[in-house]
Amino acid sequence: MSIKIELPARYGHTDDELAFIREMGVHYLNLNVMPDHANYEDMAAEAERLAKYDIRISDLACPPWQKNADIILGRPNRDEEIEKFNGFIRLAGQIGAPLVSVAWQPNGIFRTGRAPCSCARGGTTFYADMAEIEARPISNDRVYTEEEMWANFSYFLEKALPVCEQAGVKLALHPNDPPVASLGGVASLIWRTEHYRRALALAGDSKALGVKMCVGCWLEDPAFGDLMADIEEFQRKGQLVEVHFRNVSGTLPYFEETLSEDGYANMYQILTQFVRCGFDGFMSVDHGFGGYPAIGGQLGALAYPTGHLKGMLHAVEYQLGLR
Ligand SMILES: [Mn+2]
Repeated sequence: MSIKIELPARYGHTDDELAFIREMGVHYLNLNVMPDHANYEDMAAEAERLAKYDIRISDLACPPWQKNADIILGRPNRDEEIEKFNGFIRLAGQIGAPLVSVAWQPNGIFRTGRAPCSCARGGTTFYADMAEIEARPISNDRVYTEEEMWANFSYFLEKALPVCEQAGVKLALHPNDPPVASLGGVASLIWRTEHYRRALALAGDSKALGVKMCVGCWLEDPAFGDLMADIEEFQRKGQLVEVHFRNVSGTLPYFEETLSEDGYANMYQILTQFVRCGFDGFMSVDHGFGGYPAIGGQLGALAYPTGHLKGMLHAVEYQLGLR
């Protein structure tokens, strides 16, 4: 079994766009859907439409629940929100999506911005300058501690994991990005490998919590963990469910998101490790460049890096005698 290449996508791609994805030989979508379409009727119809293009939903994500501030910060209405999240997990199960994304960052990914950057040859890409990010005011009503974040995560797992088990769905947990102790006054949950181990231990015997390994986060700060050893460990333990394959120009306190071939890391070596360790889950490039409306917008911008990833994967497999 080979690694399954997936594409970041959204609900409601046109037939031309789906045909374009099929032509790329990509069969899995990490599909973002907003709550107004997160119901069985719409999603079953969407899954049926995708199937005509030989495409399946590998990871279903709903932004308001994936990074839900009420649940993460433990606000008074969190039980209602967790019930909605659980409804979304059941929906994923009903339409055959094996993963639901979650990231314990109530204010999203922190970047200084998305702008034409030199490492992208003028392409519009995300970049982070920690001096600027750390100078911002706090993002919420107050500062939230590490203890609170773990308590709230544990509370969420207790309610969500049994639903996952029943639905046959796994939670794919993405790290906090950038991987620093705190962002916007909220302590981060996952910014070192040991935090993943702690989170997985909280899940106990349940296999319904998995690692969505964002290679970009490991590269943004090498202190995150030993990437090669972590790939081996999480894969050996059956905990690695999904990968964001992304390179960056350098390490904190400043980086730009780059194409695979342009960043500081040797992405061929990293991909080789995934293949060597037997990873056969889902992998996508992470964020694309900004793209151009007349050339397919975001989907157009993802086509080249996805093709590059497929090409590199084939090369690794030939090299290892697997193809
Ligand atoms: Mn990522």
